Amino acid sequence: MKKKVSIIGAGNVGATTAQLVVQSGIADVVLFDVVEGMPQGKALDMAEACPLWNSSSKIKGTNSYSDTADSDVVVITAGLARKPGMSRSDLLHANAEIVKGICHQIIETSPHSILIVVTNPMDVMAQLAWKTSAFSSRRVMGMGGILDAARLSAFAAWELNVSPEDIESFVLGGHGDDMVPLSRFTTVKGIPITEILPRKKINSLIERTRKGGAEIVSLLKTGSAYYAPAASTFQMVKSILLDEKRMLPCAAYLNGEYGVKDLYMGVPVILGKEGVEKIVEVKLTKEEKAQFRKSCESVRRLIKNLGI
Ligand code: TXD
Repeated sequence: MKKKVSIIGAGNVGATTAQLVVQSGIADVVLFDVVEGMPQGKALDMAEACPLWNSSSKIKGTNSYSDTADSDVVVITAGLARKPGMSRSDLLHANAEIVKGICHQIIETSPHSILIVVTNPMDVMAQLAWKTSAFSSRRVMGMGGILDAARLSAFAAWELNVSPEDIESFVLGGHGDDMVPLSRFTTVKGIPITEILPRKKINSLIERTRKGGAEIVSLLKTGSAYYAPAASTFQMVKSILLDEKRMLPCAAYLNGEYGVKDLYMGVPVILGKEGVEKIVEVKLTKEEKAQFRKSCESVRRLIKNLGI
């Protein structure tokens, strides 16, 4: 029997993630949304593409949590997305209610699942999902750093005129404007970009990465990015289901690591069948530490505002 992935929220990110999982053939997918007919329609469309994708994965669209029962992985993408001029934190209270409600359902229907939280403001929503579910922190994580790193890799690749796959980027911290892209660990086939690009240029790539989400929101006008976010989420799903043990930047629960306690933050982790199997610590410079602390404070402020 294939593994089962439920995706809660069949909007742009949810449906595109579903597509990637189904196309890969690594799991069956249940696509859930509160809107009637929409997840069923998208799922049927994808199911009809399976012969063309050479995929034996099954996909079902639904408005009923009973269909999500006994999922191995649950991806939460439900909620409001940003509109032009909105920050990720503007979504705080509305999305918190949505995420809480979903977690109450999931603990009943899929008590052994691993939760990947995508909904913004993501670090806070991951902390909320962990608290609400009472799952082990290994089994609750958020997607943000992979996307931020992919954006930095894309921008660096265009600048250097090399293939994006040859760039490895490293981003720490919350998935917000205070994220901490680390240029000394961002490399082209192992060569740090600090060796081959002027500081000024690197700073502009970092700035564009920090504002990468807003750049797309301002172009789309009616929603936020979803192709790269879905590709990032898929990487996490795959590493867990196939027990790949990839080292990926994810929002994970810190309990002393990086000098931070009781907070979800973006850090490199090893993702495998148990979920977050290890948090990888790297030594930061004084300046990087200060930036990381600032990012932690931004997330803590939102957590306090929510009262969790
Ligand atoms: O890096 C990241 N973490 C992110 C996060 C990258 C991109 C998008 N990011 C956030 O994900 C974004 O700010 C939103 O909070 C979520 C979902 O973004 P998406 O672009 O997929 O939004 P859509 O297209 O509006 O889809 C949201 C769906 C929509 O179909 C709603 O009907 C549904 O969520 N929805 C619900 N589904 C289930 N249950 C409930 N309660 C519910 N409420 C709304």
